[in-house]
Amino acid sequence: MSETIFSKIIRREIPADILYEDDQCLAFRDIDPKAPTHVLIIPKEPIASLAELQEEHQQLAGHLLLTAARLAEELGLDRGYRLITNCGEEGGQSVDHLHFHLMGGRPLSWPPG
Ligand code: D5M
Repeated sequence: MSETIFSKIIRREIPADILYEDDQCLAFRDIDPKAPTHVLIIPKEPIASLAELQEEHQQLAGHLLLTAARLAEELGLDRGYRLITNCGEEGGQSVDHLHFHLMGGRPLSWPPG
């Protein structure tokens, strides 16, 4: 897949407000937050979207979810939060590097637009 801005964030070529990093993933604040807390959790491996996940990514997929849940706890989202991945054009994906949006800090309406 082609490079995205998220690869540059992983390599520290552009700045980001990074909250968490390990050998498999990175979490940083969204540059255009849609909630008081809006964090993106991404794999370091440049997987384009959820649709590109393969069997070999099972451990990584679980790790991303657990990381999101731990971050939500650390960030004090004890009243609830939402974890979203936009997939493809009609799903509203604008950056072709798999990412989960962790959002909270206000009541979130349903369904999304
Ligand atoms: O979400 C892509 C998200 O990525 C969108 O909410 C803005 C965010 N974004 C884009 N560039 C940056 C940088 N440089 N830092 C932090 N956040 C960024 P999608 O689901 O693909 O629409």
